[in-house]
Amino acid sequence: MIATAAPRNDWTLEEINALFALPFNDLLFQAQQVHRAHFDPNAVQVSTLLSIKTGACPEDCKYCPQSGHYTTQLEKEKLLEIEKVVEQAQAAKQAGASRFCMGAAWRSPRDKDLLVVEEMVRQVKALGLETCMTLGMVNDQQATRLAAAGLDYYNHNLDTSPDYYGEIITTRTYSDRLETLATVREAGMKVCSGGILGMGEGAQDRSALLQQLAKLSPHPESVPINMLVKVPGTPLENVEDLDPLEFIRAIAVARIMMPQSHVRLSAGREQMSESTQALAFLAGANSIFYGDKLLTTSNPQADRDRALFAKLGLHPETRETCESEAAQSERLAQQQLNQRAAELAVDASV
Ligand code: SAM
Ligand code: DTB
Ligand code: SF4
Repeated sequence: MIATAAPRNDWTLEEINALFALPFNDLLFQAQQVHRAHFDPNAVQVSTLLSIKTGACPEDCKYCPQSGHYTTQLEKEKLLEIEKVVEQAQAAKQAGASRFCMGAAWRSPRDKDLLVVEEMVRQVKALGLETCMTLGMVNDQQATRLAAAGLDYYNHNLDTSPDYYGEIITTRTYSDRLETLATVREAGMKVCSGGILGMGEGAQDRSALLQQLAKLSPHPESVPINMLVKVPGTPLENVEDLDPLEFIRAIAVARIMMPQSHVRLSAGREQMSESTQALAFLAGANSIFYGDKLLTTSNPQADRDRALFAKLGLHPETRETCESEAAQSERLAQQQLNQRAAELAVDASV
């Protein structure tokens, strides 16, 4: 396989299953080759999350502590005031985040909420941060308004395979999700979409989730791969753990299938060993959530992440170090020239 081949949207399940079935070392080697052909292998994009509206959600996602259908220890909170959000964004910037992601426990935003979140986007962006929001389903008009306010990314996850989806959520359909993703893309925002592993799905479901994500054209710029955080009170609280090595395989396959996307080692890091996280970076993950809280559950403390980065020789990706498309094509052209020169040298020596 050529590490620099153009991104594909037509991966078959057979091809994806064959990647999953590779010997672990071969899979990680291939993923690392693809990763190095497209990214600085030691740069990790750093985002910070904030829940801007917490709990009492009408949807019944079985993994989610914020669903109003389940009784969890969660403290519900109304839409935060703009100043509070900006304060948190400032702190995130100071701590080294380049993107600020705001999440709301809504099925979809109401128009009066939209006025407030538009202003949040403007003010957070004015701090020099990239902005991301995840507000549930959005229609054309709402997406256009968010894009006009300057929202860079919209996060909306497919969560799992089309087949397993009905076991996890009944209050909205897979096609609703695909429609929101198309609407976001159409409005000109960058797409962040991924899923959750460890929800009791089978290996085929993990392949089919990645197939659906890679069918999106262009691929989502950001692909969060979450390990389920099992929250007491949710229907999935006692589901069997997924083998961490299967999780790493999924990251490696995502990296190979969506070579130009940032693959985020997303929820679940608090419960993960440093070695598993290191393997995830080796498999091609190059984005994390940074800060001691995700939306409602905990994430590693910032100083632990700083220590992990130091141990692994990783550094936060800045907008300046995030390769521009022009720089990327220049580097790839140079790589091809080097490869050709090496081939000629071998020919000449025989
Ligand atoms: N309500 C909006 C929606 O669902 O589109 C946005 C917020 S929702 C909490 C964002 C994403 O968080 C979900 O799509 C899901 O992938 C992830 N998530 C929620 N609970 C999780 C959990 N317990 N473990 C891992 N990921 C989770
Ligand atoms: C994503 O894929 N994971 C983030 C973000 N997108 C919004 C959310 C993770 C939530 C984990 C459970 C919680 O903290 O409530
Ligand atoms: Fe609501 Fe989003 Fe949680 Fe589903 S994942 S229950 S839509 S907050």
